[in-house]
Amino acid sequence: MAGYSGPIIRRYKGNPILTKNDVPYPVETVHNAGVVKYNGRYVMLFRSHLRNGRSVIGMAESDDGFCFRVRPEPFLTPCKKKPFALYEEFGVEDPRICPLEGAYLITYSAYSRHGVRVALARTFDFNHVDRLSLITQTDYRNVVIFPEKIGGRYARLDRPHSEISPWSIWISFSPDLIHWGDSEVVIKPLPYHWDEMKIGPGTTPIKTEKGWLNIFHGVFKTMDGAIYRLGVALHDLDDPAQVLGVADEWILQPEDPWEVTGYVHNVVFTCGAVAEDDGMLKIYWGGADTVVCAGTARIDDLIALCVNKPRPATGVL
Ligand code: BMA
Repeated sequence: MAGYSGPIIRRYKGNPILTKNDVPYPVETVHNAGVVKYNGRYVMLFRSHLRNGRSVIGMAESDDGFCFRVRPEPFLTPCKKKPFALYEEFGVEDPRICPLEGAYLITYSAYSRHGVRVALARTFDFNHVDRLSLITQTDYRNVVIFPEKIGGRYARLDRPHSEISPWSIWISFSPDLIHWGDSEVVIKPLPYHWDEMKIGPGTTPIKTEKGWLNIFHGVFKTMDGAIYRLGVALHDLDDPAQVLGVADEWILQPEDPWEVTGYVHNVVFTCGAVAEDDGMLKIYWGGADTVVCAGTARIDDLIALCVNKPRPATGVL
C-alpha cells in the first residue's frame, strides 16, 4: 500500500484523560490545557468553568503523560491586585506553558468588561507563580512564546481580532518579554477551507531539525454551528516569520462522542504538546470544552504534511 492513510494523530485509548470528576473542587468543565515536562514529570495547567460560567486554571501532574492527578486547589484564579484585577474580572483561560531560560512562562487569556487581553506569568517550580505583565492590548488571544531567543530577541505567535479580516496568526518580537512589536501576519484562514472562519496559535512552538512546528486551531462555520479542528504549519528556524509550509489538511477533528457533544459542541482545541526524545509528540486538546484528551503523532509525519501537502499561508503560494 502506497503511503499511510491512517490518522496522523492517534488518540490515546483511555480518552478522555481528565474530566470534572477528577477535580477536587467544584467545576463544570476541564479542558484547554498547556503541558510541559518538569523534572522528568508532566505538568498540566488546564482551564475549568466554575458554576458561574467564569474560568480558572487548575494544575495536574503525571508520570507518564496520560494519567494525571489534580492538585487540590486551583493554580491561577482572577487576580485581586492592580493592574491585573481590572482585566481578569471575568476569568482566566487557555494557559500555554513555555520553558525558557530555566523558567516556565505562562500566557493566558484575561477576560473582563474591557475585552480579552493576554497576560504573562512565570514560575520556576509550579508552586509559586508571579504575574509579570499584560502583554497585549484588548482583543487578543492565543499567545504562544517560542522557547528560545531567535536572532537575539524573544518571539511569539499571537492572534489579534479584526472586523475587516478573518482572524489570523501573527508574529511579534520583544527584547524583554514585556514590550512586543515588529508584528507581521504569517498565516491567514483560507476561503472555503476547513479554517476559513478564523485560526489561532495552539501549542508552544516545537523545535525540530526542519523548522518550528506550529500546531494551531482553525474554525469552519456550518448551518449547525462552528467546528474547531487542528492544523499544523512549519516555520523557518532562524526567521520564524517565514512559513515553510502550512498543511492543507487538518490533523484532528471532533470525532469521539466527548469531542462532538459537550459544553460547546464540535470542538478540539489545543494549548499544549510535549516532544519526546524518540521523535513522538504527545498532544493534548480540550474535547467540546468539557474534557481533556491526549494523542500521539510522529513529528516527522507532521513535518511531511506541511512540506508535501501545503496550502498558501497568507493567500498566495
Ligand atoms: C474559543 C475559546 C476557546 C474555546 C473555543 C471553543 O473562542 O473560547 O477557549 O475552546 O472558543 O468554544
